[in-house]
Amino acid sequence: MKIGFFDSGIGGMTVLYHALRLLPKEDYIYYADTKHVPYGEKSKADVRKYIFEAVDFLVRQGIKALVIACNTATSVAARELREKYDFPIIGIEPAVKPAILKSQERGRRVLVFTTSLTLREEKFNNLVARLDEDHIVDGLALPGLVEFAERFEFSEAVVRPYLTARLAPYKLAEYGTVVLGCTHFPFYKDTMQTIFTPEVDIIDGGKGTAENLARTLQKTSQLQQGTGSVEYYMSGSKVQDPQLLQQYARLLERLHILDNLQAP
Ligand code: DGN
Repeated sequence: MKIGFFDSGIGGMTVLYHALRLLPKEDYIYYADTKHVPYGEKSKADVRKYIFEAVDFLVRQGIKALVIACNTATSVAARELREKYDFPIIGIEPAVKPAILKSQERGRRVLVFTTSLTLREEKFNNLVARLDEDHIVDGLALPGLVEFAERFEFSEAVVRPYLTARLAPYKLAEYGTVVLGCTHFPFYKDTMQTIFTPEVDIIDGGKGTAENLARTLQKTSQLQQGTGSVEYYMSGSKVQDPQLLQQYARLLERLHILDNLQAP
């Protein structure tokens, strides 16, 4: 059986990329809810409804596990999804804990980039309240990056001015760690790294989530010898357009390049 991946759009591919590296013999089905993207600026009730529609669709295709490759969807519905289904469900949330540890060592602050809905959600606020004893965590929504990503817009000339404007109120030198708390954002690590000084760590939970998936499948003896295929769906319809499939392949290549840039 396949592993289901779900996001509002192409953001979840930043997690799929790590899963393909770690579990190349699995087969995947990736659902982008392009009809309703972006989730970040919508109401919780609407987003919850879209998530259940998408996951019900994936369940009808037959999946053995689900990766909610979307921070917003994880904070809105992970608990309820786990109550409804009995296959393993792996979510993703902003990597606040490692970021606090890294920044504290250097007497710096943490900046979490995410969506407005994640910032409003109880799950994120509880996480910060539990871990941020020194009040060093700030959150900032970057909806523009989700829009850019959905248009396959990655050029620094377009992205940099947007980021600089959003970051204008912040003293960048105060920050030691930036957390990418939205799966659309790792596509922009290169541009972000040119805005922050090189010693600022820019971290995301993609790899950790894929590792979590691998551990879970191992524990439940569900690892398989498939072909590493990925079937893509856009809100219920199978993607068959060769040009779009090629764009997706290019996205995975882009992530590979970014990953190597980051390697120590
Ligand atoms: N990629 C999603 C996340 O990680 O929160 C949401 C992006 C969006 O739909 N705004």
